[in-house]
Amino acid sequence: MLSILKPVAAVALLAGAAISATIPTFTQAQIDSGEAIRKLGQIAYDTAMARAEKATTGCTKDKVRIRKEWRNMTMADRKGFQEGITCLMKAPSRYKNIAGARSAWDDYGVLHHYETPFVHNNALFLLWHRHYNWVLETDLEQLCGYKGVFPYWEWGLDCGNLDKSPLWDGSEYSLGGNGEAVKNSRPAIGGAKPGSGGGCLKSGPFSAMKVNIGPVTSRTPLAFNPRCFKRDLNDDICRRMASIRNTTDVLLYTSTVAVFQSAIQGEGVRGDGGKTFGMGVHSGGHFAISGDPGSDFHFSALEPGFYLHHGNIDRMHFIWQNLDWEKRQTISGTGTMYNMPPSPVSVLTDNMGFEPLHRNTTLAKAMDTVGNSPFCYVYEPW
Ligand SMILES: *[C@@H]1O[C@H](CO)[C@@H](O)[C@H](O)[C@H]1NC(C)=O
Ligand SMILES: *[C@@H]1O[C@H](CO)[C@@H](O)[C@H](O)[C@H]1NC(C)=O
Ligand SMILES: *[C@@H]1O[C@H](CO)[C@@H](O)[C@H](O)[C@H]1NC(C)=O
Ligand SMILES: [Cu+2]
Repeated sequence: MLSILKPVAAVALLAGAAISATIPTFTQAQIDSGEAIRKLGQIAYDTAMARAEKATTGCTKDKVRIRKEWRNMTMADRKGFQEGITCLMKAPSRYKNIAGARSAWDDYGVLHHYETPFVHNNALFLLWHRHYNWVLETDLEQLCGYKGVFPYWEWGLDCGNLDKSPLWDGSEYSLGGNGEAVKNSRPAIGGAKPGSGGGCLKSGPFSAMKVNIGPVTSRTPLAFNPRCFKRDLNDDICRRMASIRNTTDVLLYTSTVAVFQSAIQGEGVRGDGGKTFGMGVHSGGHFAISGDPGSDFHFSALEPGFYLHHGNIDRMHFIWQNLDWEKRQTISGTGTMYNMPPSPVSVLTDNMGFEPLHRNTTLAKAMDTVGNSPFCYVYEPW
């Protein structure tokens, strides 16, 4: 009896891919062209804006900030964002006793290093990184006067042409270019072709930047260890792991937050209809950039691209939540990576640590980007 029922249930799920009434079904061509994710992004945008419209205090509609894909920002904002980061690299560190932390920018590496075992592959991953991006947005405004648009990067728009991307082309309106081509630079992920860089940044923004702390493999990761900033743009990883199809599939085939967050992080979970997600778009986006600190699990937060990459992860979460808002304000898991060592199941009132950069907050307060939280933003589809 069971063996007959099971396949029937699976077929029903596939055919009715509309898990929630608001999610349309798409053809493969619509998914691959980006038409699907833009449509989903628009539904999410409208849903979130409708909530802001109803608000009478806090995040009211006139206060909502619109986050945009890098290429949809004005040239002034692209440059302003990049100069804001350069400004943080010159502002003083807020850590008192970390020898290697020489700037407010370095603080991001220190905090991410401390928190790594508690904010990945667990209940905090999505909301902690959502808040982290907001902390940067706040620092850019409060310490460096940048009040413009906060960006995200849709990886799939550039896979195959990474060094022509307006984000990575090395122009003064980019986040700098590729690293010097180094022969036999090996991708951090097995099976992929090598990247096209691997060495120090050749020119453009951040080519004079020094990476002061890390790598995590060093015996003293927080000691002062100045070295050049490297990138190794990798089109093959981008195409295989962070394409528009890969991103859209996660949105379409995951109906619980447990499956959604695992799919993004490549934890080998299966989605609706048995869908698989490979090594996940989170790794895909990170290793499309690669380099040092870009491919360092702990210190990648020192790569400016980290925040646009996590902007896209947060945008995926924003879209996914708003496709079925009433049901998608939940968390799943504990406060340790893969629950090792075992820790209590996380609850919404749990604290998330951001000291000394900004005050701590709770998971509940990070749940809605337009709700009763410090945030007040939506993501515009590209
Ligand atoms: C974003 O930029 C792309 C490419 O320049 C353009 O086709 C698209 O219409 C823009 N989208 C928005 C929402 O402005
Ligand atoms: C990611 O997308 C590409 C096409 O864009 C596809 O070849 C690949 O199989 C996808 N990966 C997964 C894990 O679905
Ligand atoms: C902030 O959170 C961290 C980690 O949860 C905790 O150790 C620290 O005590 C908290 N600090 C404050 C001021 O609440
Ligand atoms: Cu992280």
